[in-house]
Amino acid sequence: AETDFAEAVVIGTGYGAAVAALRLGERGIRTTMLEMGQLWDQPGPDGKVFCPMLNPDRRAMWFKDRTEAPLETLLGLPIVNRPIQRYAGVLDKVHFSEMSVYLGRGVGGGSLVNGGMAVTPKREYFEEVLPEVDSGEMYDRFFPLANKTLRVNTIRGAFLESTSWYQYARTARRQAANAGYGTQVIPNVYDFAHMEGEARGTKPKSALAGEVIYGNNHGKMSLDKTYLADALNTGNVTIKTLHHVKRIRRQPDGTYVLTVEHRDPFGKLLSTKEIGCRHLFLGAGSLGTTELLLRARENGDLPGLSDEIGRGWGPNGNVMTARTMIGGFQQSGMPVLAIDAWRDRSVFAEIAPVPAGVETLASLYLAITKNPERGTFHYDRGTDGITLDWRREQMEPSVRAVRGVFDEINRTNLSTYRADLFGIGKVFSDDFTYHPLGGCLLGRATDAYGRVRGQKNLYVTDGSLIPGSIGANPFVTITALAERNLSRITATDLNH
Ligand code: FAE
Repeated sequence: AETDFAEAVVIGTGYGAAVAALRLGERGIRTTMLEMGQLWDQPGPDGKVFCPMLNPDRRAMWFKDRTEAPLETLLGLPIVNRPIQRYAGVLDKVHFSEMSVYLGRGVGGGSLVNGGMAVTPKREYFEEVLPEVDSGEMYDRFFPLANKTLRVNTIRGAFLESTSWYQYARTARRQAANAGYGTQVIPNVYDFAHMEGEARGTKPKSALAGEVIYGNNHGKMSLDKTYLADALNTGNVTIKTLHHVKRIRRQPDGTYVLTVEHRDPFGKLLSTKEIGCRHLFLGAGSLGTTELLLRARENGDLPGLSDEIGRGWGPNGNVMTARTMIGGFQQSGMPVLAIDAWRDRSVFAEIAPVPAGVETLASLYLAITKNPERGTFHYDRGTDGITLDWRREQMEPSVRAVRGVFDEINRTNLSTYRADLFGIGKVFSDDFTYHPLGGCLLGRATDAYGRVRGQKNLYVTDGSLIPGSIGANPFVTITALAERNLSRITATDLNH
């Protein structure tokens, strides 16, 4: 069969990938994006693109027999999850031996399923984590550019302070203040003008219908509506969906050839293709990019790859916990407040909803903590996949820090931990993350701009560049760092 050839290929369609495609397309470079998931723009039999949160179907998850929502039980009963048909749904949960990772699958990657919280990290922590990056340039130019292009906006104060939909957040804020902790308003890519329309009854409900982890049918400015729409508008970018890249080889002439499986949404193999390119951008996320490079290194497809690939992974210190509180039966799916205990306790805890449509007497938190522990990915020849060397105990510094903050909040408010949400008797979730970071670290596995060491015209552009921790929700950082790297790469490597 003929090999298709593109000047540039971008693997994945998440944040880093979307930045690469837009900036390449703007430069007039013909670019093909390869995405293993689906394009989410067609309504299903119920007239909606995404399935409902409380009544999920096959659209919810990536080839699972049962949904795997982060809250396993409610009031101790396993009623949250249910059997579904195996299908190319939007949310994946990848299981390693002692850590699981939630991921988005589809055009837009994590932007399809995430909480939309758009946080620029604290500058001093950014400088600590990525000392080789010029922070002046990041905070003056690339963070503002990322926020603008992502269409980040902030809830109107009067709406936050009055609507029943954020009673849970206001109560949690007051109870945190009772224990001496301050909170911050968190910007989001969900369109708050749309949300106010939902509350008034003039716009179709999405955030106010509890939608988030299985996709938002309205309101959310996911990447398909921002960066990827802009990229397609250049006329130079095409996206191929349900195209899963399996192998990357370098040819003697220095170009790359990808082996790609094209499947239908039920997993049936339609064809195996070879796609060639001169410039290859890896935007398959921390797990996807690291897996592709480890496989290539161990099979000799890309001679000269460094030993650094696979190292420096971390879960951004993610720990969830919940405590007793009257939150109200109406809870917006989009979080807008976070407890900021970073300076004293290295904990930044977003106040998350429990959008169950009933009073659950639970206040839920996703804490981001500073955890120095790191894991390593290895290639496993038997499964042709990767394993993650990460032990449960490595979460202990994070759990200890979160316990410090929430013991105090419970003590001052006479509340207690909820032990019925993460499996019976479990008060802290220490075994899954939403924020996988690292595996191909900037300045180690790559140079200071994401060029893979030992290769020419091969770039990493996603969350695998960031060394395991960023102290805030990561997508704004991933986007801004990709903008910085692409600005250099398009000016120097592609200037012909
Ligand atoms: P990502 O967005 O994961 O995109 C990678 C893409 O590559 C995906 O579309 C994959 O399907 C595709 N792919 C992977 N392997 C292959 C392959 N071999 N061939 C073809 N395609 C492939 O990467 N972050 C925040 O900042 N704020 C939040 O509120 C927030 N909430 C979250 C909630 C949930 C439930 C989840 C899962 C994540 C959340 N995150 C949040 C994390 C955020 O979505 C994540 O850091 C970024 O999506 C990572 O961006 P990347 O570009 O690294």
